[in-house]
Amino acid sequence: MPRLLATQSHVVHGYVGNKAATFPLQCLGWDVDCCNSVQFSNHTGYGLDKVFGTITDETDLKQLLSGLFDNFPRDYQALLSGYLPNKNSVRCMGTYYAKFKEENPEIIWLMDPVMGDEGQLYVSEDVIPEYRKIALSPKQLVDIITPNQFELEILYGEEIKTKEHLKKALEKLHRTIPVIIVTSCDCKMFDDQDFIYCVASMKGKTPVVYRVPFIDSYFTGVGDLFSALLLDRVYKILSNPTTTLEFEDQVNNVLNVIQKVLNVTRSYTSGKINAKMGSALEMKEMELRIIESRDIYETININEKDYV
Ligand code: PXL
Repeated sequence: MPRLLATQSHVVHGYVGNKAATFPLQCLGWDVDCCNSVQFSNHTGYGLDKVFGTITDETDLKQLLSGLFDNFPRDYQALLSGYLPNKNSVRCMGTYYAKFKEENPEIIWLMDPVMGDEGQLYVSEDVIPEYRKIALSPKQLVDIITPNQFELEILYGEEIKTKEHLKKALEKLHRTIPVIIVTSCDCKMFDDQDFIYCVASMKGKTPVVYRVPFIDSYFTGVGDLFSALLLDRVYKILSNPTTTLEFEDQVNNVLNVIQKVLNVTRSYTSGKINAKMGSALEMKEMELRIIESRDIYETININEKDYV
């Protein structure tokens, strides 16, 4: 059974961060070790005055990560990182993950540089140089990043307005990162309001663009589920030299699975689907139906190319 270490949020109620990633990964046969970067009552979309709990401080995070890597120096086939609330937590994750990756170069490190969306930061601004340091490290530590367009622009250092500019940004980041999935691109760039565009780029190959139907609602944890499933699919390609599975089909498959999970989630709502951030009642209704979707995670139906 492959084992993975995931450092991201824990919420007591609801499904973001490790709560969104763990059960699907377990369904897919992973032994999941969770290191919680925060322990909050619920996600921040409920409204900042409705979030209770604690951030794992640097001393505790250091102890957890150094303890795990000392005790289990060869035990992880993959490392995953997601929401980290501040500079110290990003730096600490980066330091220990980098050391583990240098000692185990064959493992996969997927870093979701969670910083914000649509021009707005939702973590402390001082995480930016820390994420840049990790992503642009000449040691080429990270294998996969999954930024949205805003996060890509932060890592690249410039706003991206055209497809040509996007290609340039990807080329620059590919100097240090082999796989970049831009999980949602500005629709203006693709001249279409009804879809979300996802761009998957492997170093040295033409990027693939996926068109995903846009659902006008605020779902949280979708990115966390995406990175978990993607890590599983990439691992399954890399660990099986005789596989005929192609990377672009696997990304397509993950997008299909996510769309199905969103449909399951919507099927449990009272019919009002366009939940808005900050409304606790609506947020609760739109919590991802992670358990109810248990039969969906494994569907490796690579013929469903309806979103490409
Ligand atoms: O990546 C989603 C997420 C993770 N962790 C926390 C969050 C959210 C989204 O709101 O609040 C704590």
